[in-house]
Amino acid sequence: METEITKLLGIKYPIFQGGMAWIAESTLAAAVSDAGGVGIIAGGSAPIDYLREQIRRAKSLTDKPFGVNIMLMSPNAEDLAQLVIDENVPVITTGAGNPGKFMEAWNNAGIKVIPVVPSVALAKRMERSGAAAVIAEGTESGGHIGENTTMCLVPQVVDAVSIPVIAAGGIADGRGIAASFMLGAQGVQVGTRFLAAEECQIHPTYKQLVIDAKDTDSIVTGRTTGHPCRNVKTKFSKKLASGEMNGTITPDEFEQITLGSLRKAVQDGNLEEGSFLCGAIAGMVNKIEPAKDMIEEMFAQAEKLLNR
Ligand code: TUI
Repeated sequence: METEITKLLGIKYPIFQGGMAWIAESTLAAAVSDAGGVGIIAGGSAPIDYLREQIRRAKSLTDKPFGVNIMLMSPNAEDLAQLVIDENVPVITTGAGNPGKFMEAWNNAGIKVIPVVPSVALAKRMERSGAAAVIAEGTESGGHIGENTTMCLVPQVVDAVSIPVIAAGGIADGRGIAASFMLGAQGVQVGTRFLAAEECQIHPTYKQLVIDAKDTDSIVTGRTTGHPCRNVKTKFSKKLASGEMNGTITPDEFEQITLGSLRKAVQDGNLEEGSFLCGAIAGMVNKIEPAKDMIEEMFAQAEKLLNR
């Protein structure tokens, strides 16, 4: 499965694991990298010492390349941006903003920078700033999302830039991978399926919610705040979404209620106050298994389809 992405990074399979805040840590990232993809450790809003420890732990678990995701809305983004340079991290993905101000320093450090983009305009800017590739992420994704769908966004980004494009949003099996290649992508990013990886350290309640989810079980909250987020439908997320719609929860109140809600979901499995982020493809994720088995199965299926 050689593509521009496998050649760029010296990896076996052109698959990135999503940089899921509070979720994507060294055990999962090392498992994905070891299996031949690119595991990602999420910087999220973590303190610098935590991320340093995670990076060093991943290095001790795998000799394959792995990356770090810098979430640009994090108050720590500046510190984490320097840390990845100091720790010689080979690949950076970014999310939830424009990483323009960090690009020069990262490129000077020889890091392959691969920003998540929700639009053609940002993809073009990232190419001009020296991005090695871009991840075109559709609104099917879990967590913080843009407006356009994977099916519509990926080919438009492919047409607009000369760097390789990685498709993200709604991909959880070989059909999604094959379809992404048909749209012109050179690789894929998968988040939701890896929530069910054996190596994924989320609370068992979170894993079970994803396994049990059906096609209609994701919901977008936070539209009134300007930071829409896709979650598993729970009593809590439904209450938030309806409160926003009918005006009983103001944007300020929404921010207050959801403060710390990612941690409450991931670490505590707290159904009353946790935000269980997931993509719209969660309905197709039905089994807990090692990340390696997921990756090998997905690419065996994709190759079969593409050879048809
Ligand atoms: O970043 C993500 N997904 C995330 S981040 C996150 S933590 C968070 N929690 C609550 C509110 C906000 C963040 C949970 N999930 N995916 C990548 C992604 N990036 N999706 C959309 C974007 C994006 C949006 C706007 C990237 C760039 C952008 O640029 C705007 C600009 O400044 O041009």
